[in-house]
Amino acid sequence: MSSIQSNDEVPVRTLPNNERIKRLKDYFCEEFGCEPKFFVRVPGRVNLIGEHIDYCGYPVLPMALEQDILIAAAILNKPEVHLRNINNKYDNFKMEVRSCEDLNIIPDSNGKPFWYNYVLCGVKGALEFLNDRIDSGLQIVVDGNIPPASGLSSSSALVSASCLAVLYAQKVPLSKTDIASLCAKCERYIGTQGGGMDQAIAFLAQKNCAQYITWQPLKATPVALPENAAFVVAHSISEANKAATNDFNRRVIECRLAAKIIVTRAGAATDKKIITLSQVQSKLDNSLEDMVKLVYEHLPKDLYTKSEICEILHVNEEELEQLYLTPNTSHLTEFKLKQRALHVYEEAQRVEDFRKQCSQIVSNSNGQNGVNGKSNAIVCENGDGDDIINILGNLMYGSHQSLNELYECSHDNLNHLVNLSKTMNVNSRVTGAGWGGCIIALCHKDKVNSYIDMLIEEFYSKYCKIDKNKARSYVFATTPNHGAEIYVNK
Ligand code: ADP
Ligand code: NG1
Ligand code: MG
Repeated sequence: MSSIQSNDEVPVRTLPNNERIKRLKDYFCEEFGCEPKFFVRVPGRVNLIGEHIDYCGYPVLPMALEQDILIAAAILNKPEVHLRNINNKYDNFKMEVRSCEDLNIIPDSNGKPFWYNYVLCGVKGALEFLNDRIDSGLQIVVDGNIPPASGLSSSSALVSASCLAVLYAQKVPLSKTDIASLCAKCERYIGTQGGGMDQAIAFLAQKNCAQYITWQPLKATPVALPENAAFVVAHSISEANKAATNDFNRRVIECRLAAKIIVTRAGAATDKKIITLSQVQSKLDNSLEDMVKLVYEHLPKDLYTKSEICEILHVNEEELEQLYLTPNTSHLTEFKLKQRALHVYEEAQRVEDFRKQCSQIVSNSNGQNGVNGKSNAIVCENGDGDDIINILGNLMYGSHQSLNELYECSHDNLNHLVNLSKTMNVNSRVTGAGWGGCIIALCHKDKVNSYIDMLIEEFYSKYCKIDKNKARSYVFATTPNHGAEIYVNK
């Protein structure tokens, strides 16, 4: 890193003096017989709205969590990574890392990634960026407290922290947007074709505001949130590792195929590069509402077979696989295109509506928090904050219904949590990729405690038969945290 830091770079701060750092330092010393040289902290995130649309080119609206991946690192004088994890369910690992090409990321015999594969994705990304010009390595201890495989982006925090550690050790200055894009790219080595939301918010997050993230070029615009609103994350007690199945990639390729067919049938297929639903919208110069109509017109069927799609796109099966499918989706024979495309265009509209509502939040100037250093205390031009909470909540509930019905990425437990929330007039939705994981609920600050108590009683205790004291660790209120940082002994 350069000695003069710009605001665009990941901040390098003095090592905080707290119990967690001390424990991690002690663990590092015990394992490696030396002190760590620096630490890297990358937060998890919760997405407020805009699910499964980042990889279609549409804006999303996440915020960073307090929970994070914290790693301690020391430089080795040979190109190797030596890994330890504070949590002993994750095995030790060691590997030579000479070149990006030789660094193969191989899952277990059931296709599930090993935990260290996420670290290797970050290392591989850094090697690629450095053109393999690396002659040192790293000793790393990982300490994470983001619930894994739960839609709160533990994977991206781990990939990003690892990539950042290698680049920092190599003294490479990189802007936050550049490293976020690099990490989005290198996490794909795990096998999932994600869009980049998780890595973007991990680096670009700011305290006290959510971010409206747009692509090409990557940009994050702060969004003020109602001050009388609280966001509550509740775990469904069901996990889903996205790289262990093809559920995630299936949705990605269904969106690609839908995009290609709409643009072809709309008579504008000359552009070979078009592969996302947002590119189709730009090409046709339509509103999102018009795109919804086009989906019904050009994708009327509930199910499309591989051969039908080949016929529409004038390609043979081999070309279809090569051009649009991924290794873990090439064998699929039936695809739901209408449902996926409808979700994407309607969800993109909900994001715009959500943001528009938040833009009515007028900052007052008592200087505590919020956008541009001002408070995000809500004073609405068109009424009080409760109106906005209701409108935002309804958008979130609409998002959940669409993810459940059109995108089919919810889970019975998630639906149960969402329905229980409704009994207290609290709106919520699955957050992250889904198939398990968490809901994010928007509730009035005054009823946060009674809402959490209700979930503990009705969901965790009665439905999941979990001890009430333990249940408290599965549900928490959260406020927007800041993004990744590096700590050194200054
Ligand atoms: P998420 O929604 O949390 O990003 P993913 O399925 O994408 O879920 O990734 C979860 C995987 O990330 C876990 O199965 C594990 O391999 C890895 N992981 C997450 N947190 C940790 C951690 N603290 N230590 C080691 N590996 C972790
Ligand atoms: P999670 O649930 O954290 O694995 C995934 C993707 C995001 C986004 C969401 C769905 C990765 C690394 N993350 O997040 O890009 O598509 O699902 O909105 O692939
Ligand atoms: Mg993930």
